[in-house]
Amino acid sequence: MSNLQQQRANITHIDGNLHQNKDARIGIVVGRFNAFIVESLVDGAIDALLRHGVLGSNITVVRVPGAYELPLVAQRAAESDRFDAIIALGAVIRGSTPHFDFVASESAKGLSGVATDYNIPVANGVLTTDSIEQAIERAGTKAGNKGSDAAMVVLEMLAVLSQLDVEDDYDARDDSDDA
Ligand code: INI
Repeated sequence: MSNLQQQRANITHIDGNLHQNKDARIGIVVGRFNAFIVESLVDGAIDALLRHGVLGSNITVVRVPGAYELPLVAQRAAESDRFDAIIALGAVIRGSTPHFDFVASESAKGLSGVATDYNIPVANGVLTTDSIEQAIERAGTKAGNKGSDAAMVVLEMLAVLSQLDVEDDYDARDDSDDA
C-alpha cells in the first residue's frame, strides 16, 4: 500500500445511519399561513419520521400563524429541553405577499440561529417559492415533499452528532491515559 493509500485508510468518516430513532424526541413547528400546502409538508414529515422508527408519542406538532413566528417558537421549543431536534415547516409564496423577502429571510435567519444557540439540529423545511404552483410541486407532487426531506435531515443530523459525541468520549479517555 502506498503512503497516500495508507493515509487515506486512516481517515475517520462519520456518516449518519438512520436506524436508531426510537428514542428521538422531535418537535415540528408549523406556520399555518398557506395551510393547504403546509399541511402536506406536515404529513410528509410525520410519515418519514414514523417510517424511520420515531415513536408517535415522541413527536409534538406546534402550530403558529406564519413563517415569521417560527424562529421564536423553535427557540422556546429548544429551550424547553423537550426535544432532540426541531423541524420547521411553512410556505412563503412570493405571489401572495409584498413582504416575501422579509418574511422568508427573517424566518431562515432566525431558525439557523436557534440551531447554533441551542446546539440541536433544526431543519428548515420552509418553502420559499415564486408561485403557488411551485409550492404545490414541492409539497408532495412532482418535486418531492420538503417536509419529508426536512425530517430526514434531522434524523441524519442526530445520527452524526451522536457519533461525534462518541468520538468526544474516546478523546476524553485518551487524554486521561496521557495524564
Ligand atoms: N407567512 C407565511 O408563512 N407565508 C406567507 O406567504 C406569508 N405572506 O404571504 O405574507 C406569511 N405572512 C405572515 C407572517 O408570517 C406573519 O404571520 C405575520 O406577518 C404576523 O407576524
